[in-house]
Amino acid sequence: MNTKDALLEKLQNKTASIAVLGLGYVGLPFATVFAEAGFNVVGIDPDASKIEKLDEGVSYIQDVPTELVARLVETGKLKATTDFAVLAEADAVSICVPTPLRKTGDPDLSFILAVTRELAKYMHPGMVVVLESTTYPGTTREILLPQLGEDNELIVGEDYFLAFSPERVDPGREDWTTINTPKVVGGITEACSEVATIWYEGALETVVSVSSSEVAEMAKLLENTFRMINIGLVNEMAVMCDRLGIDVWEVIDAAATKPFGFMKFTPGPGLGGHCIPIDPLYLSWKLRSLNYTARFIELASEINLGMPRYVVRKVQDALNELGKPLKGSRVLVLGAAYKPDIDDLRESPALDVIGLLEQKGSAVSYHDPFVTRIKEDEFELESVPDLMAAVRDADCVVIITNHSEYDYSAILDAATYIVDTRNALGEMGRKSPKVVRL
Ligand code: SAJ
Repeated sequence: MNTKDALLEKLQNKTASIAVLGLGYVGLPFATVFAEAGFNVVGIDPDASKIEKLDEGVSYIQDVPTELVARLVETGKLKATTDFAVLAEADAVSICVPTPLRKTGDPDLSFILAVTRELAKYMHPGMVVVLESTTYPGTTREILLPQLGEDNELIVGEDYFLAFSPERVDPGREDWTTINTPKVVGGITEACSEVATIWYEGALETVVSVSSSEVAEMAKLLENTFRMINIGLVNEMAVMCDRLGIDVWEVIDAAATKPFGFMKFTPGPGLGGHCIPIDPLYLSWKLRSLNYTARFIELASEINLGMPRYVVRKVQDALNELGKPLKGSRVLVLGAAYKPDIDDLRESPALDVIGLLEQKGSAVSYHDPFVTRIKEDEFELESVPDLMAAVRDADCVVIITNHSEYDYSAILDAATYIVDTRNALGEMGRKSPKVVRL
C-alpha cells in the first residue's frame, strides 16, 4: 500500500492522529469538532494559559461549550500542549494561526512562518497539512511548500499532502457552525486536494474540493472583499444622500424590497473586526507586488476609513445646532465593540471616533455593556457606570454600536441630541428633531 493509500485509510477509519496549531476562535472549534467526530486530537498553542484551561476541561471560546471540552479531555480524545514535538506523531495537521496586518498595512505572516518552522522539524512521510489562516493567494505554495517538503526531501503529493482551506468561523453565530458551514479545500496537487478533502469529510458536513490552494486562498478573499466593498459602497451612498438631502436608510429599505439582484448592506461609522478590514488588504498587497492596483479595494478602504471622521463632523454639526462648540462639550459614545452583542474591539471604528473627539477637545465618555475598559495609546477610558445618567448629562450622544440590550426609547427621551450612525432608533429617530442619522 503506498503512502497516500495508507494515510487515506487512517483518515477514513479515524485512527489518524490530528494536530491543530493555534487554539483561538478557529482552532479550538476545529479541534473539538474533529475530536467529537472520533479522531484523537492534540491542540498546540504557545499560550500556556489556554493549555491550562483546556487541561482543566474549561473552554475560553464562546462558541465551544465547556462541557464539550470537559468530556473530550476526560475521554482523552482532546489533549493540549505547548510542545510542538508532539507533531512527530501527527498524521494530519491544521494550521489556525492569526494573519493580522502590520502597522505599515502590510501582511504579517510571522505567525505562519513561526509554526511552519516548527512543523518542518517534524515532517515525515504520510502527513497531510492544511493551512486555514486567511492569507494572500500563493502563500501555501510559496511559503509552506519549500520549508515543509523540499527542505525535508519529501515529495508533495506523494510523501506528504499540503492544502489550503479558508476558515469560515463567525464567532457567536449559531445557525452556521464549524460542522455545517460548507468548507472549501484546495491542494498543491490533485492528490493533496483529495487527501485533505477526505480528511475533512470525516467531521464536516459539506467539503468543496477545488483544483488548487490558490483557488481556495482566493475564494476566501473574494468572500470578504465582496463584503468590504459593498459596505464601502453603502457608506458612500450615505455621504451622497446627505448631500442630496435624501434619507439613505429609507432608500436602502426601498431597494431591499427587490427580491433578486440586490443584497442589503447598511452604512455605519466605519469597518471593524479582524476579517473584513484586513483580508482584502492581503489581496491588494499581493497585487501591488505584481504591479497591479486593486482599485476597488483601495477605494472602498479609503471610504470606510473616512467614516469615523464623517461621524465626528456630524457630531460637530449637531452641537452647532445647539450653539455649542465641539471643544468642551460632553459627548457620550454608545457601543464600543465592532459589532452588536460582542465584546471584540479589534479595528472597531468606535476607537477612531473617540480618538478624533478627544483630539478636538470634547469631553468624551463611552458606554458598552460588553467592554468595560478601553486602553489605547492615545486614551484610556472606562465604560460609564450609570448609562442613563450619562445620557442625560451629555450634550450629544453618538450611537456607534447598536447593542440589542439598549433601551433606545428611554435613551431618546433622556438625551439632549443624538447622532445615530446605525439607525438604531429606527422610525423614532427619523421623526425626532433631536436625532440626526448618517
Ligand atoms: N458592517 C457595516 N455594514 C454592513 C455590514 C457590516 O457597516 O452592512 C460593519 C460592521 O459594523 C463591522 C464590520 O462591517 O464593523 C464587519 O462586520 P461583519 O458583519 O462583516 O462581521 P465580521 O467582521 O464578524 O465578519 C464575519 C466574516 N466571517 C468570516 O470571515 C468567516 C464575514 O465573512 C461574515 O460575512 C460576517 O462575519 C457575517 O456575515 O456575520
